Amino acid sequence: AQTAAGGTSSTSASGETWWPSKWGADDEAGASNHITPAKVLEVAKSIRDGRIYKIGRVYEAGMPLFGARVFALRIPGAPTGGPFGGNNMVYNDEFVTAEIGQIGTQFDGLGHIGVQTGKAGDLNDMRFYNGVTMAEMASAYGLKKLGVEKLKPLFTNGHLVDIAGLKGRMLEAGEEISLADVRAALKRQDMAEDAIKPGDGIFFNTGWGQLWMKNNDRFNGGEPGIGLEVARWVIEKDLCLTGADTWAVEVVPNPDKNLAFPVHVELQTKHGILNHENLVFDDLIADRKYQFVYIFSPMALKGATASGGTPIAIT
Ligand code: UVW
Repeated sequence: AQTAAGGTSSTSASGETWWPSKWGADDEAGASNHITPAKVLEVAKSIRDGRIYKIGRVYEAGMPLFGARVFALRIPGAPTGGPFGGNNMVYNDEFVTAEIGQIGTQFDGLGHIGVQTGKAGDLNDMRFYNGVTMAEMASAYGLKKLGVEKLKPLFTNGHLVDIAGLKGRMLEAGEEISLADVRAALKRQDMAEDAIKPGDGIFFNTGWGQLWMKNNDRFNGGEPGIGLEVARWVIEKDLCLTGADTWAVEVVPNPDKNLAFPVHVELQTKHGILNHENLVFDDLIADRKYQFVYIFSPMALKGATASGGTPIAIT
């Protein structure tokens, strides 16, 4: 329904009220709105030694894929074109078939996760960030609202919490990272909780990434991660994004067997907080670099639900 102000009404049939967003009733950029010129200038001051770490995976055949997702890259022809000209120039192109944003290192946009807030199957009562309905978004040619291209490029402080380091082992599938774990890991890493500021990113190392391409069935069959307790702390701290070395960042299965991906819903759908999955922190941890500048510009793929790409950490 339309309000007098032109925004959508803030209740659904189920009585849920998470919209309008604090960034405005028409906002489609969510927590990426934290990245203002003032924030960029403040964050840039924390660069110390200028080292750049790639914290994304290589996209390659054989990597674990969630559900029935697909990835295939082919070089058509050998070479694709040529030889041309008196100098016999040749070239190669690639052809990629994939859920391109939702494979490998993947950054969830705000059109990815929603909730049926009323009658099952009613697209007018299936809500995403800022109360946008599936009916408003639906199109066979990309989402009409909340496409990943609407997000602002991210340049913010990243704080890495090494829970595997704290526990001295890889965490198990279904093992929830508690807020006490986060605080103990910060203490072990000599990091103050109040140094984590609004608009920053928080990243969790669970050790689960060790299974990547070594035991894909186990990697995909569940995972350790944060639950609603840590998600509420992320919201209270008003952060821009979460990330982890796992495919969903949140604990799967959730200890509450009645819930499906509740952290995705709480952070992305209800608060516009972004999420970066299947990251790699090994080099940062080897160098004991737990604080860095996180940089990622989501692909400008109109109407897409997510983005691949290579995030970097600068220390
Ligand atoms: C789902 O798509 C359910 O999860 P993810 O964002 O982890 O890919």
